[in-house]
Amino acid sequence: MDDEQRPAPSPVTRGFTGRRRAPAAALPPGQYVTEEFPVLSAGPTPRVEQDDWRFSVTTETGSSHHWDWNGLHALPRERVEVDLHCVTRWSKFGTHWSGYSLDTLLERVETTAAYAMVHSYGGYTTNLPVADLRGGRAWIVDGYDGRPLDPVHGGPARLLVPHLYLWKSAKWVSGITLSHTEELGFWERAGYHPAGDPWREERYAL
Ligand SMILES: Nc1nc2c(c(=O)[nH]1)N[C@H]1C(S)=C(S)[C@@H](COP(=O)(O)O)O[C@H]1N2
Ligand SMILES: [Mo]
Repeated sequence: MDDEQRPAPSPVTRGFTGRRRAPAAALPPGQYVTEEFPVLSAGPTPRVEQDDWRFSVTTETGSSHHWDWNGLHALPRERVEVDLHCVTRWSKFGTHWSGYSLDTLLERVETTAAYAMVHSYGGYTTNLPVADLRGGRAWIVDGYDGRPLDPVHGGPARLLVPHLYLWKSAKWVSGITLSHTEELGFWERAGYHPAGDPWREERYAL
C-alpha cells in the first residue's frame, strides 16, 4: 500500500500543546479550512443506547468476534489529535478524539482478507482496504474534545479513519465484515472512490 509512505498520526497521550500545523503543509489539494464541525448524515440519527451497543468483526471464514460497551472499554484507550478532510472540501485541523485502535481490535482476529466493509446502525455502509484499518491509523472513538461523542457526530461510537476522506469514518458503527473480494459501500456505489485518499484527491471513481 502506498499509504505506508506517510507517517501514521501519532496518538497524543499527554503534553498536547494545542499548536496547529501550518495549513499550507497540511491541507490536501482542493480543500479549505473550517473551524466549524459540520454534520453530514445520509439519514436520521439512530439512537443507540450504550447498553445495547455491540460491535462485531466477521472474517472471510464466517467466524465472528463481538464487543459490547464494557468489552470495548476494557481495551487500552488512546487519545488522538488528527485533521479531518471531507470530500465536500472542508478540512478541520487538530481535532481531539479518544477511543480504541483497530490494531487492538483486530489483534485476535485471524484473517488474510484484503477488504473491509464497515456497517452502521441505521444501515450506512462504507468499504476500504483492511490495510487502512491497521498501522495506528484507525480507531473506534466514543470521545470528542474530552466529552462523550455527540449522537449527530456518530455517538455512542464511530469509526475514525482520518487519513481517508471522512465518508469512510462510519458514524454509529456496528461492525466490520472482512472479505477477499471488494464490495462497495453506500457512497462508493454512488460513484465515490473505493480508496478515498485526500492527498491523491481520490474523490470519485471515474
Ligand atoms: N453512519 C453514517 N456514517 C457517516 C455518514 C452517514 O451518513 N452515516 N456520513 C459520512 C460522511 S459523508 C461524512 S463527511 C462524515 C461526517 O461526519 P460528521 O457528521 O461527524 O461531520 O461522516 C461519514 N459517516
Ligand atoms: Mo462527506
